[in-house]
Amino acid sequence: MSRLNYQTARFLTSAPTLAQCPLDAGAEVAFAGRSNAGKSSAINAMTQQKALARTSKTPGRTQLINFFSLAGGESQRLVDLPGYGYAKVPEKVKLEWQRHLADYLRNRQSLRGLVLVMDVRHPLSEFDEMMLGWADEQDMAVHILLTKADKLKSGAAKNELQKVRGRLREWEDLVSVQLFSSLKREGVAEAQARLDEWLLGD
Ligand SMILES: Nc1nc2c(ncn2[C@@H]2O[C@H](COP(=O)(O)OP(=O)(O)O)[C@@H](O)[C@H]2O)c(=O)[nH]1
Ligand SMILES: [Mg+2]
Repeated sequence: MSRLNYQTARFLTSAPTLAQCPLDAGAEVAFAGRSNAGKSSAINAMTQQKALARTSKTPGRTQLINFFSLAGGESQRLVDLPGYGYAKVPEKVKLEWQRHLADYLRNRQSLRGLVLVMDVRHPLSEFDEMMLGWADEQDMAVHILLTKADKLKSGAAKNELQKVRGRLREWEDLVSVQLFSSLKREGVAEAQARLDEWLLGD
C-alpha cells in the first residue's frame, strides 16, 4: 500500500511556462517522456483514474505543463510535462518546448524527482538522454518506467530491464528503473512507493 493516496489526484492548473506555474512550495514529481511512450496512461494507472491525464492516439498535442494535486491540498503535486519528439511539430516550436522544460527542471524548487516514461521496446532515445543529462546536472533523482511491458514476453522484458540498468549503472545512486504496464496495471505499487519517498521527503 502506498502511503499517499494517488487516487485523490485532481487537476489543478496548466501553465505554458515556468513563470505561470503554481506557487513553488510543497513537493512535486514530474512525468516526462517521448510522445506516445505511454506517459498519460501511466499517470492514469498510478492515480487509478481513467482520464486524469488525457491519452491520445494523436500524440504531441499537449504543450502545457499540467499540475495535479493530491488529497485536495496543494502541497503534493504530480506534474505532466509536455511530451517531446513529435515529428510533425515545427523545429522552432520544439526548441521552445525544450527551453521551457529545461527551465522548469533547472529552477523548480519543489521538484523532488522525475519519472521518465519510455516504451520498453524503444528505451533511451536521444530525448531521454537529454532529460537524463538535465537531471544529472541538478542531482535530480529519476525513476524510469519501461512501460508497455505487456507488449513483450516476460523474459524479453526482463532482458530489456537489465540492459537499461546496465547502461545507467554509472548513475545508479540517482536513477532507478522498473518494468511497467498501464494496460495490465503492472508495476503500479513499485512506482507509487518511489513517489511516496520523494513526496514525503524520506
Ligand atoms: N499495450 C499497451 N499500450 C499502452 C500502454 N500504455 C499506453 N499504451 C498505448 O500507447 C498509446 C500512447 O499512450 P499515451 O498514454 O497517450 O502516451 P503519451 O503520449 O506518452 O501520453 C495509446 O494508444 C495507449 O493506449 C501499455 O502499458 N500497454
Ligand atoms: Mg500524453
